[in-house]
Amino acid sequence: MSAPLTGQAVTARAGVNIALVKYWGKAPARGPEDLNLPAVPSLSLTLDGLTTETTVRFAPELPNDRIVLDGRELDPAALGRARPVLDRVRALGDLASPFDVVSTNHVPTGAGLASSASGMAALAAATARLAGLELSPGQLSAVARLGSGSASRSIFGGFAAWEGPEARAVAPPSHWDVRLVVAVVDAGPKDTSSRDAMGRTARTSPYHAGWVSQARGLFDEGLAAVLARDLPALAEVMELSTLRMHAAAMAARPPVLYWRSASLAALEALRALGVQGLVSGWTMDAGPNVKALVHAADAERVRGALAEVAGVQRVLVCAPGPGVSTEVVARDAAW
Ligand code: 2P0
Repeated sequence: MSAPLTGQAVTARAGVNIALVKYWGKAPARGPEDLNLPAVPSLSLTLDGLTTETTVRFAPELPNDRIVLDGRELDPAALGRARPVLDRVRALGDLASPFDVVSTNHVPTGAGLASSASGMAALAAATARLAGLELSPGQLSAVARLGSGSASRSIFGGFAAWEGPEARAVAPPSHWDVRLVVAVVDAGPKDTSSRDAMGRTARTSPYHAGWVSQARGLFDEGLAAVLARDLPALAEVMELSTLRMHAAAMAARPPVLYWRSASLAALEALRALGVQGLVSGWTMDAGPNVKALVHAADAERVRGALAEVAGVQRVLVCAPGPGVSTEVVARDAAW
């Protein structure tokens, strides 16, 4: 551990990640350090160009932590989600000062991509460096997880796996020349948050136990497919993981149904390309958008096909991206 950077600020950048094998459900928590422990292992790809940039400084003059996100100060409820990250960094650094945080999401407006993973990863990295903590990537991942489970994976570039307190790197961005093509069906706020939906699924869905019991097998298959760069095998695993996750959620009470007719239409377009021999694996998260993993050489063709689907508002093409990074900046850099 080195000295806290009291006279400076730190800026961190972290990318959005998309799960190829899904996290959905939490393990029981016995204490504050158990927050957002996963019930199932997951596997992800961190994306290039879709990032959160977060700058933080100590603010002993403030009565409490302050986070300004995209120009607006977070209300107490939203701040409460980040508090476990901030409190953990303070505890590790034996510090008391509030943090003053300015954060910007560089995700195209209306992309419909969740930024809590990149946001909590950037917050953990920026505050930990400011506090003088010298954490390994795994330790940093465990701190980011306290804010949002999926944030544990955004510490790492390329492909990451998460199956316990912290995530780990599986393969760097250069491992595989693939693209994630995102068909945006609806960019608005979701009806039910991921956190609420996965909690309700665990409490009320008769299929939750089945979801948990099959997860390890799919994860192992997905990991092997990524390491072997086997897109047909990974595609099968991605689709099964998505359908099983959504099946469990749809069977909750009240049901959680994120699909729209345009989601199905996008899948039909991918299927038509598949008949022509184009390999793609698709996935969907806690929303109606469809994301297709394809070889880089096929990305433009897939983009074109998805853009023509009725109800698809826009299409993004994303390459594998780097893990979180930090730099020390002037104390007034973001203020
Ligand atoms: C994932 N999702 O693996 C899954 C698939 C959405 C669908 O992780 O409660 O914001 O903060 O741990 O990480 C989104 O949920 O939930 C998510 P919390 P999180 O990417």
